Amino acid sequence: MSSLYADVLWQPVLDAVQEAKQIHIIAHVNPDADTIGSQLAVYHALKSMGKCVFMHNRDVAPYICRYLPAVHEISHGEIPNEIASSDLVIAVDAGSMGRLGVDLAYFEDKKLLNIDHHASNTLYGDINVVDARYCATGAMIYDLLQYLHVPLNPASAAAIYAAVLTDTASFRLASVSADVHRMTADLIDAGADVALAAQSIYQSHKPARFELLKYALDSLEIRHDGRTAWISVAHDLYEKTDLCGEDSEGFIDYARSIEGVDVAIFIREEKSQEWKISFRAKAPCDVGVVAEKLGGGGHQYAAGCTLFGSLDKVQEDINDALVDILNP
Ligand SMILES: [Mn+2]
Repeated sequence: MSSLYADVLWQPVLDAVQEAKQIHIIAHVNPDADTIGSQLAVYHALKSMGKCVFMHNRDVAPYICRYLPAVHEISHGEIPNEIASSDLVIAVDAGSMGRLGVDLAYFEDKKLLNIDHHASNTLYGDINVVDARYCATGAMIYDLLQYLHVPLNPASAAAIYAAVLTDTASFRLASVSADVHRMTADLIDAGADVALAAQSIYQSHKPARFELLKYALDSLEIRHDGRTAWISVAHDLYEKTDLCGEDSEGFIDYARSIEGVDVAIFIREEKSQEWKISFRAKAPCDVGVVAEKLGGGGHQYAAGCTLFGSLDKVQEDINDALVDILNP
Protein backbone atom coordinates (compact mmCIF):
# COMPACT_ATOMS: atom_id res chain seq x y z
CA MET A 1 0.00 0.00 0.00
CA SER A 2 1.21 3.48 -0.71
CA SER A 3 -0.53 6.81 -0.61
CA LEU A 4 -1.83 8.50 -3.75
CA TYR A 5 -0.15 11.81 -2.87
CA ALA A 6 2.64 11.83 -0.32
CA ASP A 7 2.84 15.62 0.03
CA VAL A 8 -0.57 16.26 1.63
CA LEU A 9 -0.37 17.85 5.08
CA TRP A 10 -2.41 15.51 7.27
CA GLN A 11 -0.75 16.32 10.61
CA PRO A 12 -3.31 19.05 11.57
CA VAL A 13 -6.03 16.44 11.08
CA LEU A 14 -4.31 14.02 13.42
CA ASP A 15 -3.77 16.78 16.00
CA ALA A 16 -7.41 17.85 15.85
CA VAL A 17 -8.63 14.29 16.18
CA GLN A 18 -6.35 13.58 19.11
CA GLU A 19 -7.46 16.74 20.91
CA ALA A 20 -11.17 16.17 20.28
CA LYS A 21 -13.41 14.72 22.97
CA GLN A 22 -16.31 14.11 20.64
CA ILE A 23 -16.43 14.24 16.86
CA HIS A 24 -19.32 14.89 14.45
CA ILE A 25 -18.63 13.79 10.88
CA ILE A 26 -20.88 15.52 8.38
CA ALA A 27 -21.61 14.95 4.67
CA HIS A 28 -23.01 17.50 2.25
CA VAL A 29 -26.69 18.07 1.52
CA ASN A 30 -28.31 15.77 -1.05
CA PRO A 31 -25.48 13.38 -0.27
CA ASP A 32 -23.86 11.21 -2.92
CA ALA A 33 -21.83 8.05 -2.48
CA ASP A 34 -18.54 9.96 -2.27
CA THR A 35 -19.58 12.07 0.69
CA ILE A 36 -21.31 9.13 2.45
CA GLY A 37 -18.48 6.70 1.71
CA SER A 38 -15.94 9.23 3.02
CA GLN A 39 -18.03 9.86 6.11
CA LEU A 40 -18.28 6.13 6.84
CA ALA A 41 -14.59 5.46 6.23
CA VAL A 42 -13.58 8.29 8.59
CA TYR A 43 -16.08 6.97 11.11
CA HIS A 44 -14.68 3.42 11.04
CA ALA A 45 -11.12 4.74 11.36
CA LEU A 46 -11.84 7.06 14.28
CA LYS A 47 -13.87 4.38 16.05
CA SER A 48 -10.93 2.01 15.77
CA MET A 49 -8.79 4.75 17.36
CA GLY A 50 -11.17 4.71 20.32
CA LYS A 51 -12.73 8.10 19.59
CA CYS A 52 -16.30 9.09 20.41
CA VAL A 53 -17.77 9.70 16.93
CA PHE A 54 -21.18 10.49 15.45
CA MET A 55 -22.40 10.76 11.87
CA HIS A 56 -25.21 13.19 11.14
CA ASN A 57 -26.35 14.91 7.94
CA ARG A 58 -29.18 17.18 6.92
CA ASP A 59 -30.47 14.65 4.38
CA VAL A 60 -30.89 10.90 4.35
CA ALA A 61 -28.22 8.78 2.64
CA PRO A 62 -29.09 7.76 -0.94
CA TYR A 63 -30.49 4.29 -1.52
CA ILE A 64 -27.43 3.23 -3.51
CA CYS A 65 -25.46 3.43 -0.25
CA ARG A 66 -27.80 1.22 1.74
CA TYR A 67 -25.46 -1.78 1.50
CA LEU A 68 -22.54 -0.03 3.18
CA PRO A 69 -21.75 -1.19 6.72
CA ALA A 70 -22.88 1.28 9.43
CA VAL A 71 -24.83 3.47 6.99
CA HIS A 72 -27.85 3.02 9.27
CA GLU A 73 -25.91 4.67 12.08
CA ILE A 74 -26.00 7.98 10.17
CA SER A 75 -28.79 10.16 11.53
CA HIS A 76 -30.37 13.03 9.62
CA GLY A 77 -32.61 16.06 10.09
CA GLU A 78 -32.35 18.29 13.15
CA ILE A 79 -29.04 17.80 14.94
CA PRO A 80 -29.70 16.03 18.27
CA ASN A 81 -28.21 17.59 21.43
CA GLU A 82 -26.02 14.57 21.97
CA ILE A 83 -24.25 15.26 18.65
CA ALA A 84 -24.37 19.06 18.95
CA SER A 85 -22.09 18.84 21.99
CA SER A 86 -19.21 17.66 19.75
CA ASP A 87 -16.08 19.81 19.85
CA LEU A 88 -14.82 18.81 16.40
CA VAL A 89 -16.82 18.68 13.16
CA ILE A 90 -15.27 16.92 10.18
CA ALA A 91 -16.88 17.89 6.87
CA VAL A 92 -16.19 15.59 3.93
CA ASP A 93 -16.67 16.38 0.21
CA ALA A 94 -18.42 19.71 0.85
CA GLY A 95 -17.13 22.60 -1.27
CA SER A 96 -18.67 25.36 0.82
CA MET A 97 -20.22 25.98 4.21
CA GLY A 98 -23.65 26.20 2.60
CA ARG A 99 -23.30 22.62 1.35
CA LEU A 100 -23.42 21.40 4.95
CA GLY A 101 -26.99 22.59 5.38
CA VAL A 102 -26.38 23.66 8.97
CA ASP A 103 -26.82 27.05 10.70
CA LEU A 104 -23.52 28.91 11.03
CA ALA A 105 -24.17 29.27 14.76
CA TYR A 106 -23.67 25.52 15.10
CA PHE A 107 -19.93 25.90 14.46
CA GLU A 108 -19.31 28.76 16.90
CA ASP A 109 -18.03 26.58 19.74
CA LYS A 110 -16.51 23.90 17.54
CA LYS A 111 -13.43 23.31 15.47
CA LEU A 112 -14.32 22.69 11.83
CA LEU A 113 -12.16 20.45 9.68
CA ASN A 114 -12.80 20.58 5.94
CA ILE A 115 -11.61 17.60 3.86
CA ASP A 116 -12.52 17.92 0.19
CA HIS A 117 -11.37 17.53 -3.41
CA HIS A 118 -13.42 20.30 -5.09
CA ALA A 119 -11.26 22.93 -6.80
CA SER A 120 -13.96 25.46 -5.95
CA ASN A 121 -13.70 24.78 -2.20
CA THR A 122 -13.99 28.05 -0.26
CA LEU A 123 -11.62 26.91 2.55
CA TYR A 124 -14.34 27.53 5.15
CA GLY A 125 -12.80 25.32 7.85
CA ASP A 126 -10.52 26.11 10.77
CA ILE A 127 -8.39 23.41 9.18
CA ASN A 128 -8.63 22.80 5.44
CA VAL A 129 -7.25 19.79 3.64
CA VAL A 130 -8.43 20.53 0.10
CA ASP A 131 -6.77 18.89 -2.85
CA ALA A 132 -8.31 18.81 -6.31
CA ARG A 133 -5.80 16.24 -7.56
CA TYR A 134 -7.89 13.52 -5.92
CA CYS A 135 -10.52 11.75 -7.99
CA ALA A 136 -12.80 11.50 -4.95
CA THR A 137 -12.85 12.62 -1.34
CA GLY A 138 -12.93 8.91 -0.57
CA ALA A 139 -9.48 8.62 -2.12
CA MET A 140 -8.29 11.36 0.26
CA ILE A 141 -9.59 9.28 3.15
CA TYR A 142 -7.59 6.33 1.82
CA ASP A 143 -4.46 8.47 2.23
CA LEU A 144 -5.63 9.82 5.59
CA LEU A 145 -6.07 6.31 6.97
CA GLN A 146 -2.49 5.51 6.09
CA TYR A 147 -1.32 8.68 7.81
CA LEU A 148 -3.30 7.66 10.89
CA HIS A 149 -1.84 4.13 10.68
CA VAL A 150 -5.35 2.70 10.61
CA PRO A 151 -5.47 -0.39 8.39
CA LEU A 152 -8.35 -0.82 5.96
CA ASN A 153 -11.04 -3.28 6.97
CA PRO A 154 -13.94 -4.63 4.87
CA ALA A 155 -16.22 -1.81 6.06
CA SER A 156 -13.88 1.10 5.32
CA ALA A 157 -12.70 -0.53 2.08
CA ALA A 158 -16.31 -0.88 0.87
CA ALA A 159 -17.05 2.73 1.78
CA ILE A 160 -14.02 4.13 -0.03
CA TYR A 161 -14.66 1.87 -3.01
CA ALA A 162 -18.22 3.22 -3.35
CA ALA A 163 -16.89 6.77 -3.16
CA VAL A 164 -14.25 6.24 -5.83
CA LEU A 165 -16.42 4.12 -8.12
CA THR A 166 -19.14 6.77 -8.30
CA ASP A 167 -16.99 9.91 -8.38
CA THR A 168 -14.98 8.52 -11.29
CA ALA A 169 -18.13 7.47 -13.19
CA SER A 170 -17.00 3.85 -12.82
CA PHE A 171 -13.31 4.59 -13.47
CA ARG A 172 -14.08 6.39 -16.72
CA LEU A 173 -12.85 9.92 -15.94
CA ALA A 174 -9.49 11.51 -16.64
CA SER A 175 -8.93 11.64 -12.87
CA VAL A 176 -8.35 7.87 -12.89
CA SER A 177 -4.62 7.20 -12.78
CA ALA A 178 -2.70 3.97 -12.40
CA ASP A 179 -2.36 4.90 -8.72
CA VAL A 180 -6.14 5.07 -8.45
CA HIS A 181 -6.31 1.53 -9.77
CA ARG A 182 -3.56 0.43 -7.36
CA MET A 183 -5.59 1.94 -4.52
CA THR A 184 -8.64 0.07 -5.81
CA ALA A 185 -6.67 -3.16 -5.76
CA ASP A 186 -5.88 -2.49 -2.08
CA LEU A 187 -9.55 -1.86 -1.38
CA ILE A 188 -10.50 -5.17 -2.97
CA ASP A 189 -7.74 -6.96 -1.07
CA ALA A 190 -9.11 -5.42 2.12
CA GLY A 191 -12.58 -6.81 1.45
CA ALA A 192 -14.46 -4.39 -0.81
CA ASP A 193 -17.03 -6.51 -2.66
CA VAL A 194 -17.01 -5.29 -6.26
CA ALA A 195 -20.06 -7.26 -7.41
CA LEU A 196 -22.13 -6.20 -4.41
CA ALA A 197 -21.17 -2.59 -5.05
CA ALA A 198 -22.14 -2.81 -8.72
CA GLN A 199 -25.44 -4.44 -7.89
CA SER A 200 -26.26 -1.95 -5.14
CA ILE A 201 -25.19 1.15 -7.01
CA TYR A 202 -26.13 0.37 -10.62
CA GLN A 203 -28.76 -2.37 -10.46
CA SER A 204 -31.08 -1.41 -7.62
CA HIS A 205 -33.24 1.23 -9.27
CA LYS A 206 -36.99 1.45 -8.85
CA PRO A 207 -39.01 0.60 -11.99
CA ALA A 208 -40.54 4.08 -11.82
CA ARG A 209 -37.10 5.55 -12.52
CA PHE A 210 -37.50 4.33 -16.08
CA GLU A 211 -40.86 6.06 -16.41
CA LEU A 212 -39.09 9.23 -15.41
CA LEU A 213 -36.21 8.46 -17.77
CA LYS A 214 -38.68 8.30 -20.68
CA TYR A 215 -39.77 11.86 -19.93
CA ALA A 216 -36.19 12.94 -19.47
CA LEU A 217 -35.04 11.50 -22.81
CA ASP A 218 -38.07 13.06 -24.44
CA SER A 219 -36.66 16.44 -23.40
CA LEU A 220 -33.23 15.76 -24.89
CA GLU A 221 -32.04 18.64 -27.04
CA ILE A 222 -28.76 18.95 -28.85
CA ARG A 223 -27.49 22.46 -29.47
CA HIS A 224 -24.34 24.37 -30.43
CA ASP A 225 -23.70 22.30 -33.55
CA GLY A 226 -23.89 19.09 -31.59
CA ARG A 227 -21.54 20.16 -28.83
CA THR A 228 -24.05 20.46 -25.99
CA ALA A 229 -26.81 18.08 -24.91
CA TRP A 230 -29.60 19.19 -22.61
CA ILE A 231 -32.00 17.13 -20.53
CA SER A 232 -34.58 18.63 -18.21
CA VAL A 233 -37.16 17.18 -15.83
CA ALA A 234 -39.88 19.38 -14.33
CA HIS A 235 -41.09 18.94 -10.77
CA ASP A 236 -44.53 17.62 -11.73
CA LEU A 237 -42.88 14.63 -13.44
CA TYR A 238 -41.19 13.67 -10.17
CA GLU A 239 -44.58 13.96 -8.48
CA LYS A 240 -46.27 11.94 -11.19
CA THR A 241 -43.75 9.10 -10.81
CA ASP A 242 -43.51 9.49 -7.01
CA LEU A 243 -39.73 9.95 -7.26
CA CYS A 244 -37.22 12.50 -6.08
CA GLY A 245 -33.91 13.96 -7.20
CA GLU A 246 -31.76 10.99 -6.28
CA ASP A 247 -33.85 8.78 -8.57
CA SER A 248 -32.64 10.71 -11.60
CA GLU A 249 -29.00 10.37 -10.61
CA GLY A 250 -27.09 9.32 -13.73
CA PHE A 251 -29.58 10.64 -16.30
CA ILE A 252 -26.94 13.14 -17.37
CA ASP A 253 -24.76 10.25 -18.56
CA TYR A 254 -27.13 9.73 -21.50
CA ALA A 255 -26.42 13.28 -22.61
CA ARG A 256 -22.71 12.88 -22.01
CA SER A 257 -22.55 9.65 -23.98
CA ILE A 258 -23.53 11.25 -27.29
CA GLU A 259 -20.82 11.48 -29.93
CA GLY A 260 -19.45 14.98 -30.36
CA VAL A 261 -21.05 16.34 -27.21
CA ASP A 262 -18.54 18.33 -25.15
CA VAL A 263 -20.90 19.51 -22.44
CA ALA A 264 -23.90 17.68 -20.99
CA ILE A 265 -26.46 19.58 -18.96
CA PHE A 266 -29.11 18.07 -16.71
CA ILE A 267 -31.72 20.41 -15.30
CA ARG A 268 -34.16 19.18 -12.69
CA GLU A 269 -36.81 21.15 -10.89
CA GLU A 270 -36.37 20.45 -7.18
CA LYS A 271 -39.39 22.52 -6.26
CA SER A 272 -41.46 25.02 -8.20
CA GLN A 273 -39.09 27.30 -10.14
CA GLU A 274 -36.00 26.04 -8.27
CA TRP A 275 -33.71 24.15 -10.63
CA LYS A 276 -30.71 21.99 -9.80
CA ILE A 277 -28.29 22.03 -12.70
CA SER A 278 -25.59 19.41 -13.27
CA PHE A 279 -22.84 19.76 -15.84
CA ARG A 280 -20.50 17.16 -17.27
CA ALA A 281 -17.72 18.01 -19.67
CA LYS A 282 -15.21 16.29 -21.86
CA ALA A 283 -11.70 17.77 -22.12
CA PRO A 284 -10.78 20.53 -22.76
CA CYS A 285 -14.09 22.12 -21.68
CA ASP A 286 -14.24 23.28 -18.07
CA VAL A 287 -17.74 23.26 -16.61
CA GLY A 288 -16.39 24.16 -13.15
CA VAL A 289 -15.96 27.68 -14.52
CA VAL A 290 -19.53 27.69 -15.87
CA ALA A 291 -21.00 26.50 -12.57
CA GLU A 292 -19.03 29.06 -10.60
CA LYS A 293 -20.25 31.83 -12.88
CA LEU A 294 -23.78 30.72 -12.02
CA GLY A 295 -23.15 30.68 -8.27
CA GLY A 296 -22.31 26.98 -7.94
CA GLY A 297 -19.11 24.99 -8.03
CA GLY A 298 -17.41 21.71 -8.79
CA HIS A 299 -14.64 20.37 -10.94
CA GLN A 300 -13.53 20.76 -14.54
CA TYR A 301 -15.51 17.73 -15.71
CA ALA A 302 -18.37 17.68 -13.20
CA ALA A 303 -20.04 20.66 -11.60
CA GLY A 304 -23.40 22.03 -10.56
CA CYS A 305 -25.44 25.01 -9.43
CA THR A 306 -28.96 26.08 -8.48
CA LEU A 307 -30.99 28.54 -10.56
CA PHE A 308 -34.44 30.06 -10.12
CA GLY A 309 -37.20 31.02 -12.53
CA SER A 310 -38.88 29.50 -15.54
CA LEU A 311 -37.19 26.70 -17.47
CA ASP A 312 -36.72 29.03 -20.46
CA LYS A 313 -34.98 31.63 -18.34
CA VAL A 314 -32.79 29.05 -16.64
CA GLN A 315 -31.75 27.59 -19.99
CA GLU A 316 -30.96 31.08 -21.24
CA ASP A 317 -28.79 31.81 -18.19
CA ILE A 318 -26.92 28.56 -18.68
CA ASN A 319 -26.50 29.25 -22.37
CA ASP A 320 -24.98 32.68 -21.66
CA ALA A 321 -22.54 31.21 -19.15
CA LEU A 322 -21.57 28.40 -21.52
CA VAL A 323 -20.63 30.49 -24.52
CA ASP A 324 -17.14 31.38 -23.33
CA ILE A 325 -16.01 27.84 -22.67
CA LEU A 326 -17.37 26.58 -25.97
CA ASN A 327 -15.54 29.29 -27.90
CA PRO A 328 -12.37 30.03 -25.96
MN1 LIG B 1 -16.72 14.04 -4.47
